[in-house]
Formats: sequence, C-alpha cells, structure tokens
Amino acid sequence: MDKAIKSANEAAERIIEWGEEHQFETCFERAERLKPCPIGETGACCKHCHMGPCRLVGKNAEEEARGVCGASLPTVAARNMVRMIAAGTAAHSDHARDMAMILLAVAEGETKDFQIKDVKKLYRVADILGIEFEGRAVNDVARDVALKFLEDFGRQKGELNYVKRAPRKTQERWRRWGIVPRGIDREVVEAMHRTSIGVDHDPDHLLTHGLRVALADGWGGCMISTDISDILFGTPQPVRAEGSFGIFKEDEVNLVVHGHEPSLAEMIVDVVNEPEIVEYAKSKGAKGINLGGMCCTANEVLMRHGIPTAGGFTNQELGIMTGLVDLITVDVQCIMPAITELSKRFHTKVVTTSEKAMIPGAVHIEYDEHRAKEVARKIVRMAIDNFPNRKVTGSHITQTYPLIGGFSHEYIEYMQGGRWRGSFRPLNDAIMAGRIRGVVGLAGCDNPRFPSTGVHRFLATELIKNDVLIVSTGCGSAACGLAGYLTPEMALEHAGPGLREVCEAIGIPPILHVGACVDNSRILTIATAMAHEGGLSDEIGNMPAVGIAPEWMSEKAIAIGAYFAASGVPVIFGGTSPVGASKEVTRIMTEVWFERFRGALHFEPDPEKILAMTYDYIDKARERLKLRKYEPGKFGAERVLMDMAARRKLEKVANTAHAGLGGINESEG
Ligand code: SF4
Ligand code: MSK
Repeated sequence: MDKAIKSANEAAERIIEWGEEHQFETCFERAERLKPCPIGETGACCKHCHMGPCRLVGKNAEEEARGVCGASLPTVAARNMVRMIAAGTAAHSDHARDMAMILLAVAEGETKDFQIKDVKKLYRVADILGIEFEGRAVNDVARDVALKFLEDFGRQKGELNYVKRAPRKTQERWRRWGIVPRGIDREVVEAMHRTSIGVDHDPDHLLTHGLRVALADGWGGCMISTDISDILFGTPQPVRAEGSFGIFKEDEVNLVVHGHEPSLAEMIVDVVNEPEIVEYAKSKGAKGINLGGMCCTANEVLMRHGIPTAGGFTNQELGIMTGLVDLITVDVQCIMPAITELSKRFHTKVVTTSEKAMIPGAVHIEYDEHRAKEVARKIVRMAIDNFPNRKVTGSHITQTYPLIGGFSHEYIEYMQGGRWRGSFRPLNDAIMAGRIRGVVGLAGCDNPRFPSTGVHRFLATELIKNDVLIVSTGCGSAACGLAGYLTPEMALEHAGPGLREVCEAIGIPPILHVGACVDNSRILTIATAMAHEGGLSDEIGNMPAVGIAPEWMSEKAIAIGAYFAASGVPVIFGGTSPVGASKEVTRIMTEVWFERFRGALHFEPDPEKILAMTYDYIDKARERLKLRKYEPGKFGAERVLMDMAARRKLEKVANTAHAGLGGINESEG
C-alpha cells in the first residue's frame, strides 16, 4: 500500500490534494503532525488521580513498574480498556434512551410528527418482551414497549430484557462467568467506580466487568436503538442509492445530515419534499433541495430512503471542501469540531441540534421531538437562505458510485426463502457445503492514520475472493460503498466461485450493508438466527465467523468489539493495541476470553496478518464443527437456493392461502 496516499478513496484523495494546495487543514494533516504519545497509545499511562499521571514504562515494566499508588501495568492497562468500553457503551446507550423517549412520546400522543411505521416489528418486539399485543391499540403496545426498554437503563438487579434473545448456550456461558448485565446505567457507573483510584486492581476481574458493560451495549443500547428505529421509521429493505462527493449538486441546495441519530434526519427527509419548501428553494434560484448524509446518520437514512451518502468519518471535512454544502446539521458522535473553523472559509453553515452537543462557531438549533417538523423546517429554510451565498469555489467532484443498502436481518431472512419460508437454512447449508467459507462482520470507523478506507477495501476484496460473505456496518459500509463494492455486480467480478453462486441465486451483493454502528446488533441477531437454524454451532461461539474493525478510532468501536467477543465472536482490530503495553491484558483478551466465551479481542496492524488470522479462525471453527474442509470451487451437496422468481411464485401460492395476512416488510427486492 502506498504510504504517501492519505485516503484510498480517489475522490477524497483529490480533495485532500486540492486542500493542501489551498492551505486548508484537515484531520489528515493533523494526524501527520500530532504523533501519538507512545506511552498513552499502548495503555501504559494512568491519570485516574492527581498523584499521577503515572507512566508505567521501562525494562520489565510488566512485572516491576508501579504507579504512585502501587498499581501495576496490567492493572492500569485493564482499567484503561474498561473505561473505553464504558464510554462507548454510554454513547450507544444514551442514543437508545433518546429513542425510547421518542417512542414513549409518540405512544402518548405528545408528538404528532412521528407515527409508528412498522407495526409488525412493534408486535414482534412486544412478543420478545412478553408484552401482550393482540387486540390492543397500537399506541398502548408502543407505550408498554417504550417503558419496558426504559427499565433496562435503571434496573439494579436481574437481567437486561434482551439477554433472552441470545442462544441458550451463549446465555449459559454469560451466567457461568457472571457477565449478564443488570441495568445499562448500573454497569457503566460500576465500571467508572471500579476503575477509579484504589478500587478494583485485578486485571482479569476488571476485564470481566468490561465484558458485562459491553453486553449491556450490544444486547441493550445498540439492539434497543435498532429496534425502535425500525418501529418508528420502518425496517429497512434493499434500496438503491449513490455515494461519494459527486452527490452534491451545483444547482440545488445541498443539505447534509451528519452524526448518528435518525429522528431529526427522518423529519428533514419529509420536509425537503414539501411543495412550499421546494418553492422556497426555487425562489432563491435553486432547482431543488438535495439531501445527503455523512457518517451514521447517513447510514440510517440511506437504509430506509436511499438518501445518498458522502461517506464516513474522514470525509466530513472533505465534503465541506467541495464548496457545495450549504448547511451541515450535526447531532451526536463522530463530529469533528474542526468543521466549524473550516466552514468559515466557505459559506457552509454548521448547525448543532442536540442539547448534549455544542461546538463553538456553530449555530445551535435545538431539536425537540415534540416539535420535530418545526425544527426541521427551520433548518431546511436556513440551508435554502444560504444557497445564494455560495461564492468560494471548492474542489468539485462529479463522480458517484451506485450502491445497495437496506439489509436488515428481517430482510436477510426473507431473501432466503420468501415471506412464508424465510429462514437462515440456505446460508447455513451453503456454509456447511463449503460454498461459503464463513461470515465476516466488517465494521468500524475509517481513520486518517491509515491510507483511509484502504484497509477496508483490501480486506473486502480478499475476503469475498475467498468465499467469505461480508456483513458491514458504519463507516466500513461507507468505505465499501464509495469504492463501488456494494452492488451485486461486485460478486460477479470479484467473489470466489461458491459465494458468487449464492449471490447470483439470491440476487444479493457479496457485501451486505446492514446499517449504522448501532446496527451491529443486527449481526448479533443474524448470528443468533444461524445458531437456532441448526447444522452449525448451537451458540454464537464456535461459528465460522469473525469480526474485523480494521481502521477503528472510536471508543464505541471498542465497546462493539468487546460485546462481540463476549458473545462468542473472535474480533480483530487494525492498528496498534490501546493496551499493547501489557502482555497479561493482551493474554486475557485473547486466550482467556476465547477459552471462556469462544470470542477474543486482537489488535493487529498488518492487514495481511488480519486476513491470515481470519481464515485461521474460520477454518478451525469449520474443523471443530466437522464441516467439509473449505476448498475453492469444490462444494458438497446442499439444498437448492431459491431465486427471486421461484420465491415470488411460492409467495403467490402462499398469498392465496393466507389472504389478509402479511409478512414483515415484504419487498420485491
Ligand atoms: Fe498513578 Fe495510581 Fe493515581 Fe493512576 S491511580 S494516576 S497509577 S497514583
Ligand atoms: S460513524 S463510530 S466513525 S463507524 Fe458510526 Fe463511523 Fe466509527 Fe463513527
């Protein structure tokens, strides 16, 4: 990989070069200038009290180095890891809390701007939660669901509601090792307590609690966010969209939604199509209003409406540098404060909208779900008013890539058999037969310390060539999408023979975009469904499956990695380890966790080694499950996969038999 390249995305690279010529500073330049402190980078620094900061370095640091209080290097590194998990969990879960509050407000009729779009999903969730739904008013069910979810935050004893969604054997492992989360807030608070000066000093004991916190994220915060978003805004199904900087239009008002929360963005999607708003845009000389997304708010509106995306985390400054963005609205998480300074050199307005997040230099228009449309209209009008102010010429890019998103776990089930026979049988069969070698969750951020998005692309290409099916989320999806990898044609061009056959039969890309970073919970649900389907492992652990976050940067990514590890999935992160200074902590997160949970958390900077480790985990899992040895192009017998035409034929018959009933979000695909 060429070291001089800052982004592997060609369009991004062109904008970076243009920016350097015109003295615009971006994260890429700052990353070059600000080299990480080698002590903090590897987890050997503690600043949990004011006797420090203590640096636990030197020869034999693992055994001999001590902080002023006497804390050892493994203690310090373990505490640092647990705090990262707690911070990531807090971020996802606070998002989930807000979603539950919106659902409650909708159910109680306090906001007229939202409706429950997916009643079937509401009923499915109510069923899992043990809430009666038959014969009841939709809003009554929704209120009970919202209140039940809210219990998960403040519960002091007992278990999170969704723990029971996991395969029984996975739950048993959690109980045996004492990592079943009680309440989300309780686990995060306890993590902060245990890691403060003078409390928990046993690295294994600390890290075990880290896993408990992480499970509160995966089977709590993330899963709750995903489910409520589906209930309120619709469960995604495949949708075509476009990606890259060419999505911005010279003759239209360009408005970007950036961050993570879908509720305001959903309102903006509605408002930009209102005739009087479109007329208002025309009155200012624009042909219309062009809505685009950035980061995970982009993934949310792409999955449900096909709104185009300008890409992931490292593209946010570059988007502004096109000079075409009239307004960028930001909510929470992964928003670089640098965008306000940069915007001053263009005409772009930055609008903060969350009561939790303000940035000096931004306009603050606070979002309130009780008057959601009113706030959305105000923001859209501000974008329109700013259109005539475009003056500075930026680095214009016209190219876009087609992409397909919208692969909810419900749709993945549907596509493997139709509305009445939806199942995970074909996927399990294809894995058993060796047509598909295994499954990889390719997730996580993009990072200016790498040739940004390049490791995602490298791994995606190699994995599908070797018959590994990929499910992707967050900025990993954006990286693949902006490289043109999220289309079915990608399978024809690059996938190995077995995976290609499966993709062609079902009509899917070899990389399935399943959503935003909170939607990693969909991957947990998919793994659970595979375990329940039979023929592979009867728990999430021991599946031929691996998680990879090759360019991670956020604490949220660490929390996600840890909840996959606790759930039974070996996870490999790229880059250096944030706890690499301690051999003992590294051993616990890899060997000990694998022994207890069949999951692990590795950090490996070399992409080739990430690949080798992935194949090793997958092939060993196949061996343990006594599956046919994977050999490219050689498959065992399996059931015939139904193509779309066969599925429709079957549904026609089923529709006649079940007239009046419906599946969850049926789609023609
Ligand atoms: Fe140093 Fe101990 Fe204080 Fe950490 S908690 S800063 S290791 S004295
Ligand atoms: S936005 S957490 S940079 S995936 Fe979800 Fe992307 Fe990572 Fe943020």
